[in-house]
Amino acid sequence: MIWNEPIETMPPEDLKNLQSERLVSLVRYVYERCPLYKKKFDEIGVLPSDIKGIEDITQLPFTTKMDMRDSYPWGLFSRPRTDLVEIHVSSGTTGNPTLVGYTRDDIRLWGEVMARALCCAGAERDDTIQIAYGYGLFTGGLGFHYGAMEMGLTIIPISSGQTKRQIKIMQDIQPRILACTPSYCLYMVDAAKEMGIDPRSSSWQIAVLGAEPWSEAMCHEIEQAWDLLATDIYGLSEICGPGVAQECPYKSGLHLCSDVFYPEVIDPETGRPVPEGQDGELVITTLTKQGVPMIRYRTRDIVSMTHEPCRCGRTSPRTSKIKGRTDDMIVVRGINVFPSQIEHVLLGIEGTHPHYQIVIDRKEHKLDEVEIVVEVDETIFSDEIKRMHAIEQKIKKEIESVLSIGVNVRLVEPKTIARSEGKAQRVIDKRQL
Ligand code: DLL
Repeated sequence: MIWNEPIETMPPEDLKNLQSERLVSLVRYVYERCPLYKKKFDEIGVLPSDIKGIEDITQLPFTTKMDMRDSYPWGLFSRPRTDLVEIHVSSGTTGNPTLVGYTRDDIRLWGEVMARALCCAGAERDDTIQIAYGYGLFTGGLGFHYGAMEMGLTIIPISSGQTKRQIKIMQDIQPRILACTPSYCLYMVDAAKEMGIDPRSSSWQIAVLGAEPWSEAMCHEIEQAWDLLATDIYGLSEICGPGVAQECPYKSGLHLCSDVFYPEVIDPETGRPVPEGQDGELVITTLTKQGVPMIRYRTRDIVSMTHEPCRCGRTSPRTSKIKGRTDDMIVVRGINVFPSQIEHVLLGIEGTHPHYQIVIDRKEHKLDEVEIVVEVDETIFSDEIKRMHAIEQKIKKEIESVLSIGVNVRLVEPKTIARSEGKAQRVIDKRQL
């Protein structure tokens, strides 16, 4: 089922006209209402009247996380506080957190895009959904909640955590849809087994997983373990939360709601667009948001994009899975390393699991050292040293050939690495940089 058929299957020419109309009024709106945008436009000499259609978007300045942090808390808002009905805050790792606010219409829009996403994943109106994303300042729980309400699903707002209770509720109420982070979804496999339950007998048939990077191999592992269809959902607080893009069952990319979130893919170094199909940084303009509209927001997420038609009938552009971030790229001895590259290798090796951590340290001889800590099956772990050593060497060799740097590999017992009920922590950087 397609939630908003006229929009989601709109011919490309009509879509372009709609985007153009929306951009023209957006630019006037922020210029008049948000002093920070006015300043940024004035600095590069762009007037709202210069923007006549969507192709003029490249004349506009980028907005960055820095802009948000520097103008914290209210600097990027285009509406007074009294017009807001909800705010969310993302903690971030450095400096000020980022604050976003929604008007009543913004919440409606969020519900609309999330309803599109849930349908796109395969939800039907009479379904029940277990929402195991955190409710609160994180946008996961409430975003799914608004979309499921809009669709008329039956909601189990259990939030994250209390893993045994998650499994019990699933067994008692038999929801068909599960929403949580991919790492938590995998974590729950062990919990089910510990409770003597065969995960493949679960009622969940569709999982809507996101909020953190996960590879296709990890997706396969989740699908096998629970015997369900695992789909990828993307979003970020600055744009609205979950609901920016969603994978359909054909799994050839994530459908982006480009009538409201206009995407560009740029070279992060030069800021220029990259040709379709090439990797670059995803930049999004929110065409209809009121509270905190974003002009050319640099997400720092690396994707490629395609406008090729999809078998599901939606005409929206699709992004690849998120391939990494321009900023969680780790630079080790001058080489760029993405955690996803390591995950990919690990998942290709039998007996290892996507529970891993990358520990980087710089000891006295001042060279960065990388240790990959990987959980392996119980059988392998309790096996003879020789076999463990062989697996360690195999992982080491494969990672080294992908990254072109030396790494150490340490195999650990199942459940050694701390689990998260939300986003998993993959990188531990002990260097004092
Ligand atoms: O994570 C919103 C969300 C909630 C998305 C639930 C999907 C499901 P933030 O906390 O602001 O918002 O984090 C946004 O998380 O820029 C990406 O780097 C990463 N991210 C989100 N979804 C995916 C995904 C929510 N499907 C940041 N794959 C984004 C990879 C993702 N990374």
